[in-house]
Amino acid sequence: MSLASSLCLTVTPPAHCDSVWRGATLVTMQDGRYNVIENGALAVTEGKIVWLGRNADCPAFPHAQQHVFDGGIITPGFIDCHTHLVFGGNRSAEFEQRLNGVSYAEIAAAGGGILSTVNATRDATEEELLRQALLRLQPLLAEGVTCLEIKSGYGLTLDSELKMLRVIRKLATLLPVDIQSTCLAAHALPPEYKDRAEDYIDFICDTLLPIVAREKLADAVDAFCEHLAFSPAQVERIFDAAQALGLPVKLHAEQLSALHGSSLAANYHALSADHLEYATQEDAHAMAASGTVAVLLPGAWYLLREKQHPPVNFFRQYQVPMALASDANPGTSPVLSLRLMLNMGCTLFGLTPEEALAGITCHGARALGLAASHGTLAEGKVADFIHWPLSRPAELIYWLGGQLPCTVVYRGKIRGHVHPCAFQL
Ligand code: DI6
Ligand code: FE
Repeated sequence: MSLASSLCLTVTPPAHCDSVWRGATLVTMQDGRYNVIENGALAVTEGKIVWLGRNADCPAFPHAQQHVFDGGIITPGFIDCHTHLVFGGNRSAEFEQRLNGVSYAEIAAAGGGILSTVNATRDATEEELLRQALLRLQPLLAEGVTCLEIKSGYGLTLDSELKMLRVIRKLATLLPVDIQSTCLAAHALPPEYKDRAEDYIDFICDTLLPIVAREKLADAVDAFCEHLAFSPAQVERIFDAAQALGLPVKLHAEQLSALHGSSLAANYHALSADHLEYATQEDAHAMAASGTVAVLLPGAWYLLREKQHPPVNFFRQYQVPMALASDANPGTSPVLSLRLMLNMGCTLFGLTPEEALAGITCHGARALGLAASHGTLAEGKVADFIHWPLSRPAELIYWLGGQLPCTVVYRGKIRGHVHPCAFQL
């Protein structure tokens, strides 16, 4: 039975609600499909959807605030489930150097690359990190992001990792957006621990993570499993420590080589495994069995001029939910548009527009452990949604560049323009 007909048959509208939204087509994204309700209506109470269905079946709700659109579509709010938005400085100079013929190795030897961001992040105050992150968040929010994840991982010392995590928590108090915080201390080996990777893992497991858990600074723990970062055995140690502290895990896996980090992540029932260009059929099978979401990051793939595509067909075959995210970071993915990722997910990775939209709505929510409350238009879920003056959802993915006009509703209220200068930090 389709969602629309089941709703019409079984859901009795409540007697009252705070606001009602009519006049647009609802693209509910239930079960990862468009699941369209034409001429829909949606009722909201205390920031949650309390009823949705055909406008013809919707009560008058005379005491509710009435919002009537002149056509268009309503999608769930966008979810960016993988970002590194908090960092000091940026690497546009390196980008320019590389295009002028300087090699990545030469840049790294001169102190550039990820370590230059680590140094800039260590040197920055919390206020500076907040201000820079606010500037980068603004374009994401303007195109309809209502929930996102931000990782630490450019501090790599106790103080600077905690500083990053506090900034992430503070951003969530300043902005009308949900922010999930992830501890990614195992992002790179800090220079102080050169040739002593096991000691750094000890520090993460024995010192950092217990404090992060006690101060509730993170909702999950991530690591970068790669030859140039951390081995599967080291990741296992971090995952054991995280799970002992009750923190869910996720993993940067199979970005540049096949270490089967994604199968390892599946063994730990990870929320997600991310990148996955070199994932195999066996990895996809393991992820399906554990319910681990495949997070695809076409921005990094594009900027690194990668050739190897993530195994989308295996993910389809085994019904591994696929999310899409910006991976916004200063090195490999200086991406500030999730709509651009929709298009790249389709043109570069071969997703269908419906899969791409599911990737930044319902499957993005699942990748953050928020499937029960976020990611679709459904009764009981948060009233986070976007109205677009478009006739078909594929149009969101088809236009490249520019910012489509939209009305963003967060917790049942229209969210105005979020200007970074408005904040007294
Ligand atoms: N994968 C990447 O491509 C980036 N981090 C990661 O885990 C690189 C981040 C950077 O260069 O700053
Ligand atoms: Fe990343």
